[in-house]
Amino acid sequence: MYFTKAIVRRPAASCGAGLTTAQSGAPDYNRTLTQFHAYCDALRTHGVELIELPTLDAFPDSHFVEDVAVVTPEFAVITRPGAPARRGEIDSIGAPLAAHRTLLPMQDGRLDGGDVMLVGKRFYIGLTGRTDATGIAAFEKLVAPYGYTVEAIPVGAGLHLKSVVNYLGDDVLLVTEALAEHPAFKGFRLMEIDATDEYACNTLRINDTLVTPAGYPRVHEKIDTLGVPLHVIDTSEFRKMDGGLTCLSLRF
Ligand code: CIR
Repeated sequence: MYFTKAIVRRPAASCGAGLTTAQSGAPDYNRTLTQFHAYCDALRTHGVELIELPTLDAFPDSHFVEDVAVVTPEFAVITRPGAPARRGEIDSIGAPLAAHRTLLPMQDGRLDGGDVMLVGKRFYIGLTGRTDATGIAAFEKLVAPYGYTVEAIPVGAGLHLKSVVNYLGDDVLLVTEALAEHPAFKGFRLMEIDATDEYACNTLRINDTLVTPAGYPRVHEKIDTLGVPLHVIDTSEFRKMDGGLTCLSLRF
């Protein structure tokens, strides 16, 4: 899909109070903002016009906008985030999206956008600590009338499905060992990465470029063989809060 727009939200000063399993210390706020601006610049450079939403101090994870909605060419599903502390973030995503898409609010279950990978008209949705079977069924009911299909993928380790598999375009999936054998991914060209490089699995295809986290030379070397230019950016402060590249924007 060619993206022309993306919604981002400026990180709040409270961002260090968000949810995390990383145990790598608190993020530095100034560095968080610097990295956020570099991310925004990367998206703009590759042809995306940004809609920047203001900070939400009461929601320290709210700059991870990917989790609160799933946008397709026809509609935007407003999710029911799996972490209770993040549920209230949905109240401020409907209005900016309503200007661009028909809104389909989920009514049941739990689902994070980070668990949703779209390839063509097929959604692969991670069954994780954040997304349950009820949420996937509720999501499927909303998207089926538009001709989309849904496949649930149980994810053993990792926060979200897109922590361990991402679609890079041209039938290529970047995937960790744990999911490489999954039958759902049989028809793809798989690019497998080591468990130690798992964080870099969250590489983001933006139009004709792959935006990928700094510090993973083995992954860079591998994806460089695709012949798609790489744009490497530092995400150290987001990583401290279990965040990566896809989670920082809603692209459409
Ligand atoms: C959380 O635990 O919800 C946030 N600290 C990180 C969310 C990252 N979201 C994503 O990768 N889609």
